[in-house]
Amino acid sequence: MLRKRRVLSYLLERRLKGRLHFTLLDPDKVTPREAAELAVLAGKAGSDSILVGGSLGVYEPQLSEVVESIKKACSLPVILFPGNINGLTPKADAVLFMVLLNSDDPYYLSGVQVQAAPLVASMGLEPIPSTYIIVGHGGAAGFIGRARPIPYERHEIIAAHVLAGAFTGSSIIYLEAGSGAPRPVPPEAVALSRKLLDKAGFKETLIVVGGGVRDPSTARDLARAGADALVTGTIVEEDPEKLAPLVEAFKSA
Ligand code: 1GP
Repeated sequence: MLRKRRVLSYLLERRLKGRLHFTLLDPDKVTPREAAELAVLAGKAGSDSILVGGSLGVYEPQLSEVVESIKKACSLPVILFPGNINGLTPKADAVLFMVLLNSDDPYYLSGVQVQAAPLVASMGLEPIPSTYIIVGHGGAAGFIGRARPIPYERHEIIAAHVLAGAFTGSSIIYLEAGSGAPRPVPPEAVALSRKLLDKAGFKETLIVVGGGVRDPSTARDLARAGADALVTGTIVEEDPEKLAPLVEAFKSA
Protein backbone atom coordinates (compact mmCIF):
# COMPACT_ATOMS: atom_id res chain seq x y z
CA MET A 1 0.00 0.00 0.00
CA LEU A 2 1.22 3.52 -0.74
CA ARG A 3 2.43 5.38 2.32
CA LYS A 4 0.01 8.14 1.52
CA ARG A 5 1.21 11.66 2.31
CA ARG A 6 3.45 10.57 5.17
CA VAL A 7 6.54 12.43 4.01
CA LEU A 8 4.53 15.34 2.60
CA SER A 9 2.72 15.69 5.95
CA TYR A 10 6.09 15.67 7.72
CA LEU A 11 7.31 18.48 5.45
CA LEU A 12 4.14 20.56 5.83
CA GLU A 13 4.14 20.15 9.62
CA ARG A 14 7.79 21.11 9.87
CA ARG A 15 7.16 24.10 7.62
CA LEU A 16 4.65 25.41 10.16
CA LYS A 17 7.58 25.69 12.57
CA GLY A 18 10.15 27.09 10.16
CA ARG A 19 11.75 26.98 6.71
CA LEU A 20 13.07 23.72 5.29
CA HIS A 21 16.42 22.70 3.88
CA PHE A 22 17.10 19.68 1.67
CA THR A 23 20.54 18.29 0.93
CA LEU A 24 20.85 16.79 -2.55
CA LEU A 25 23.20 13.83 -3.07
CA ASP A 26 23.95 12.60 -6.59
CA PRO A 27 24.63 8.83 -6.68
CA ASP A 28 26.86 9.43 -9.71
CA LYS A 29 29.16 11.63 -7.62
CA VAL A 30 29.27 9.96 -4.19
CA THR A 31 29.90 6.41 -3.01
CA PRO A 32 27.36 4.80 -0.65
CA ARG A 33 29.77 5.37 2.24
CA GLU A 34 30.34 9.03 1.37
CA ALA A 35 26.59 9.51 0.97
CA ALA A 36 26.00 8.19 4.49
CA GLU A 37 28.68 10.46 5.95
CA LEU A 38 27.33 13.51 4.12
CA ALA A 39 23.75 12.71 5.15
CA VAL A 40 24.79 12.58 8.82
CA LEU A 41 26.60 15.89 8.38
CA ALA A 42 23.54 17.36 6.65
CA GLY A 43 21.30 16.28 9.52
CA LYS A 44 23.60 17.96 12.02
CA ALA A 45 23.68 21.09 9.84
CA GLY A 46 19.87 21.32 9.97
CA SER A 47 18.69 19.62 6.76
CA ASP A 48 15.15 18.26 6.98
CA SER A 49 15.43 15.66 4.25
CA ILE A 50 17.93 14.08 1.86
CA LEU A 51 17.15 14.25 -1.85
CA VAL A 52 18.82 11.60 -4.00
CA GLY A 53 19.08 11.90 -7.75
CA GLY A 54 20.84 13.35 -10.76
CA SER A 55 20.52 13.99 -14.46
CA LEU A 56 23.03 11.42 -15.70
CA GLY A 57 24.68 8.18 -14.64
CA VAL A 58 22.06 7.01 -12.11
CA TYR A 59 21.34 3.27 -12.29
CA GLU A 60 20.60 0.21 -10.23
CA PRO A 61 22.05 -1.18 -8.03
CA GLN A 62 24.17 1.89 -7.23
CA LEU A 63 21.09 4.06 -6.50
CA SER A 64 19.65 1.50 -4.06
CA GLU A 65 23.02 1.08 -2.35
CA VAL A 66 23.35 4.84 -1.85
CA VAL A 67 19.81 5.15 -0.44
CA GLU A 68 20.23 2.09 1.78
CA SER A 69 23.48 3.44 3.15
CA ILE A 70 21.89 6.83 3.94
CA LYS A 71 18.89 5.16 5.61
CA LYS A 72 21.17 3.10 7.87
CA ALA A 73 23.17 6.16 8.94
CA CYS A 74 20.49 8.78 9.53
CA SER A 75 16.80 9.08 10.29
CA LEU A 76 15.90 11.87 7.85
CA PRO A 77 13.39 10.95 5.13
CA VAL A 78 15.01 10.13 1.79
CA ILE A 79 13.16 11.60 -1.18
CA LEU A 80 14.05 10.58 -4.72
CA PHE A 81 14.68 13.37 -7.20
CA PRO A 82 14.73 11.38 -10.45
CA GLY A 83 16.15 12.58 -13.75
CA ASN A 84 14.38 9.80 -15.62
CA ILE A 85 12.80 6.37 -15.15
CA ASN A 86 16.06 4.96 -13.73
CA GLY A 87 15.87 7.21 -10.68
CA LEU A 88 13.51 4.98 -8.67
CA THR A 89 14.20 2.54 -5.84
CA PRO A 90 11.90 1.02 -3.20
CA LYS A 91 14.57 1.73 -0.58
CA ALA A 92 13.56 5.43 -0.43
CA ASP A 93 10.61 6.94 1.43
CA ALA A 94 9.12 9.13 -1.28
CA VAL A 95 9.66 10.53 -4.75
CA LEU A 96 9.21 14.02 -6.14
CA PHE A 97 6.67 12.96 -8.77
CA MET A 98 7.44 15.78 -11.15
CA VAL A 99 6.30 17.35 -14.37
CA LEU A 100 9.03 19.46 -15.96
CA LEU A 101 6.59 22.20 -16.84
CA ASN A 102 8.75 24.13 -19.30
CA SER A 103 10.10 21.14 -21.19
CA ASP A 104 9.46 20.92 -24.92
CA ASP A 105 9.72 17.16 -24.79
CA PRO A 106 6.51 15.15 -24.20
CA TYR A 107 8.63 12.53 -22.41
CA TYR A 108 9.18 14.93 -19.48
CA LEU A 109 5.59 16.20 -19.54
CA SER A 110 3.67 12.93 -19.52
CA GLY A 111 5.68 10.02 -20.95
CA VAL A 112 7.92 9.26 -18.01
CA GLN A 113 5.14 9.88 -15.48
CA VAL A 114 2.97 7.20 -17.12
CA GLN A 115 5.90 4.77 -17.19
CA ALA A 116 6.81 5.55 -13.59
CA ALA A 117 3.37 5.56 -11.92
CA PRO A 118 2.87 1.75 -11.79
CA LEU A 119 6.46 1.32 -10.58
CA VAL A 120 6.03 3.92 -7.84
CA ALA A 121 2.83 2.15 -6.76
CA SER A 122 4.37 -1.31 -6.68
CA MET A 123 7.48 -0.04 -4.90
CA GLY A 124 5.31 1.50 -2.18
CA LEU A 125 6.96 4.89 -2.66
CA GLU A 126 5.03 7.98 -1.62
CA PRO A 127 4.53 10.17 -4.70
CA ILE A 128 4.78 13.87 -3.81
CA PRO A 129 2.95 15.85 -6.53
CA SER A 130 5.58 18.28 -7.81
CA THR A 131 6.16 20.79 -10.58
CA TYR A 132 9.72 21.37 -11.77
CA ILE A 133 10.53 24.67 -13.47
CA ILE A 134 13.89 25.48 -15.05
CA VAL A 135 15.05 29.08 -14.74
CA GLY A 136 18.03 30.90 -16.26
CA HIS A 137 21.18 28.80 -16.72
CA GLY A 138 19.35 25.55 -16.17
CA GLY A 139 22.46 23.38 -15.88
CA ALA A 140 22.39 19.73 -16.87
CA ALA A 141 18.74 19.40 -15.79
CA GLY A 142 17.70 22.06 -18.29
CA PHE A 143 19.71 20.60 -21.13
CA ILE A 144 18.80 16.95 -20.55
CA GLY A 145 15.17 17.85 -19.83
CA ARG A 146 14.92 19.84 -23.08
CA ALA A 147 13.61 22.82 -21.17
CA ARG A 148 13.21 26.30 -22.53
CA PRO A 149 14.76 27.97 -19.46
CA ILE A 150 12.82 31.04 -18.38
CA PRO A 151 15.04 34.16 -18.54
CA TYR A 152 16.19 35.19 -15.06
CA GLU A 153 14.67 38.67 -15.36
CA ARG A 154 11.20 37.56 -16.53
CA HIS A 155 9.76 37.23 -13.05
CA GLU A 156 6.18 37.28 -14.28
CA ILE A 157 6.76 34.27 -16.55
CA ILE A 158 8.39 32.38 -13.70
CA ALA A 159 5.45 33.22 -11.41
CA ALA A 160 2.94 32.18 -14.12
CA HIS A 161 4.59 28.74 -14.22
CA VAL A 162 4.44 28.53 -10.42
CA LEU A 163 0.72 29.31 -10.41
CA ALA A 164 0.07 26.77 -13.18
CA GLY A 165 1.89 24.11 -11.15
CA ALA A 166 -0.16 24.86 -8.05
CA PHE A 167 -3.45 25.02 -9.96
CA THR A 168 -2.83 21.57 -11.46
CA GLY A 169 -2.38 20.11 -8.00
CA SER A 170 1.31 20.18 -7.10
CA SER A 171 2.17 20.43 -3.41
CA ILE A 172 5.76 21.33 -4.26
CA ILE A 173 6.88 23.83 -6.87
CA TYR A 174 10.61 23.49 -7.47
CA LEU A 175 12.32 26.50 -9.07
CA GLU A 176 15.61 25.22 -10.45
CA ALA A 177 18.53 27.28 -11.77
CA GLY A 178 20.55 24.10 -12.35
CA SER A 179 23.17 22.41 -10.24
CA GLY A 180 26.25 24.62 -10.07
CA ALA A 181 24.50 27.47 -11.91
CA PRO A 182 26.45 30.74 -11.94
CA ARG A 183 23.35 32.58 -10.69
CA PRO A 184 20.51 31.27 -8.54
CA VAL A 185 16.80 31.89 -9.11
CA PRO A 186 16.22 35.63 -8.47
CA PRO A 187 14.61 36.44 -5.10
CA GLU A 188 12.26 38.85 -6.91
CA ALA A 189 10.77 35.95 -8.89
CA VAL A 190 10.31 33.96 -5.68
CA ALA A 191 8.63 36.96 -4.01
CA LEU A 192 6.21 37.48 -6.90
CA SER A 193 5.41 33.76 -7.01
CA ARG A 194 4.71 33.64 -3.27
CA LYS A 195 2.53 36.75 -3.45
CA LEU A 196 0.42 35.37 -6.31
CA LEU A 197 0.09 31.92 -4.71
CA ASP A 198 -1.07 33.44 -1.42
CA LYS A 199 -3.51 35.73 -3.18
CA ALA A 200 -5.01 32.74 -4.98
CA GLY A 201 -5.41 30.88 -1.68
CA PHE A 202 -2.53 28.46 -2.19
CA LYS A 203 -0.70 29.27 1.04
CA GLU A 204 0.21 25.62 1.73
CA THR A 205 1.96 25.12 -1.62
CA LEU A 206 5.69 24.91 -0.95
CA ILE A 207 8.10 26.90 -3.11
CA VAL A 208 11.39 25.00 -3.25
CA VAL A 209 14.40 26.82 -4.68
CA GLY A 210 17.70 25.29 -5.79
CA GLY A 211 20.72 25.63 -8.04
CA GLY A 212 23.80 27.78 -7.55
CA VAL A 213 23.26 28.72 -3.90
CA ARG A 214 26.67 28.75 -2.25
CA ASP A 215 26.67 31.38 0.49
CA PRO A 216 24.60 32.43 3.49
CA SER A 217 23.65 35.83 2.11
CA THR A 218 22.07 34.36 -1.04
CA ALA A 219 20.23 31.84 1.13
CA ARG A 220 18.99 34.66 3.37
CA ASP A 221 17.74 36.69 0.38
CA LEU A 222 15.76 33.72 -0.95
CA ALA A 223 14.27 33.07 2.49
CA ARG A 224 13.17 36.67 2.90
CA ALA A 225 11.65 36.59 -0.58
CA GLY A 226 9.38 33.73 0.49
CA ALA A 227 11.12 30.46 -0.37
CA ASP A 228 9.75 27.68 1.83
CA ALA A 229 12.61 25.30 1.18
CA LEU A 230 16.16 25.50 -0.16
CA VAL A 231 18.01 22.70 -1.94
CA THR A 232 21.79 22.59 -2.03
CA GLY A 233 23.95 19.89 -3.56
CA THR A 234 27.32 21.15 -4.77
CA ILE A 235 28.27 22.82 -1.49
CA VAL A 236 28.07 19.60 0.51
CA GLU A 237 30.15 17.76 -2.09
CA GLU A 238 32.82 20.47 -2.30
CA ASP A 239 32.84 22.29 1.07
CA PRO A 240 30.80 20.33 3.61
CA GLU A 241 31.76 22.66 6.47
CA LYS A 242 30.03 25.55 4.67
CA LEU A 243 26.64 23.85 4.88
CA ALA A 244 25.71 24.61 8.50
CA PRO A 245 26.10 28.43 8.24
CA LEU A 246 24.14 28.42 4.98
CA VAL A 247 21.25 26.42 6.48
CA GLU A 248 21.29 28.61 9.57
CA ALA A 249 21.11 31.77 7.42
CA PHE A 250 18.16 30.37 5.43
CA LYS A 251 16.22 29.21 8.48
CA SER A 252 16.83 32.23 10.68
CA ALA A 253 16.24 34.97 8.08
C1 1GP B 1 20.24 20.93 -8.31
O1 1GP B 1 18.98 22.54 -7.15
C2 1GP B 1 19.90 21.52 -6.99
O2 1GP B 1 19.18 20.19 -8.81
C3 1GP B 1 21.13 21.92 -6.22
O3 1GP B 1 21.99 22.78 -6.92
O4 1GP B 1 24.25 21.74 -6.73
O5 1GP B 1 24.01 24.17 -7.26
O6 1GP B 1 23.48 23.31 -4.98
P1 1GP B 1 23.52 23.02 -6.44
